[in-house]
Amino acid sequence: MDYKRVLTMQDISCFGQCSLTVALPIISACKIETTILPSAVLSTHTGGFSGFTFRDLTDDIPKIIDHWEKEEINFDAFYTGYLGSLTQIEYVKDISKRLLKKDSKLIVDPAMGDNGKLYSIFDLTYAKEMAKLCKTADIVLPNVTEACFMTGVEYKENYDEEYVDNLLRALTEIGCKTIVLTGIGYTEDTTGVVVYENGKKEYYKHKKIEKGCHGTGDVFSSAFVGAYMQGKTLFESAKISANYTLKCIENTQGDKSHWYGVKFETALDFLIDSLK
Ligand code: PXL
Repeated sequence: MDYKRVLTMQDISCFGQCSLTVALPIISACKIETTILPSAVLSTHTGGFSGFTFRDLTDDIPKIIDHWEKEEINFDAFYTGYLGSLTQIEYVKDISKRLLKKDSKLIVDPAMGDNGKLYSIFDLTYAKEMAKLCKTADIVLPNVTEACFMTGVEYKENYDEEYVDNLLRALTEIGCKTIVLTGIGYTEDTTGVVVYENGKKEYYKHKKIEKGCHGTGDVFSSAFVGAYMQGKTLFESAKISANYTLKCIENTQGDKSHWYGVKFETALDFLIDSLK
């Protein structure tokens, strides 16, 4: 197997099992060299904790990019998640130009909201800038909330296939190319992922366990990047990462004290087996 190197840029939530603290172990478990670029350091994530610290690392990023460029460090893919500021969206574009190898992929998880709402530090301006970034990406990984904020389509909790087709159309109209739309379910006890590329739509459906577990978007996206960089097809990668995410939720449910994330470590062997 070809040895690949991925750069991932997102925050470090020191406690809470999301963003870089799940991306690094999951992508590494997929046998991909993983370089991290922290967008911010928080004491915890923002979903359910109050009084968290937030150190914005925007000012450090240009210096890090300059150094990597000087050292001729470059990447086969660049995967972005939760970013700390509008300026960082611009830096993502700069990094894509300066540090990616030929034919490498920019994979953007807009990571800015869920359940119809933006996460606390983001606003509509951020959503619009994120939409522009998604236009430059090879693959985007939004959930329904993020897709709605980027396109202006009204958010709905319950919907049919026509609504999803309309959302895909709206995403392509703002310039998205390959779309992996997560958390799509047409019945109460199912959810899944829609993969859209070159006018072709595929759907992977699986059982839904609990409503909105924190950090599962990051777990899904990280496993997707790992599987995809291992050479799996787009649809296989979506399926493998959806099954892994489901397993992580199953391994966490029932433990009320673990409300802040999923026990993704306990299913890494399952992920590794599904990549064989
Ligand atoms: O999982 C997305 C995420 C990432 N990083 C931070 C967050 C969240 C979601 O709330 O707060 C800091």
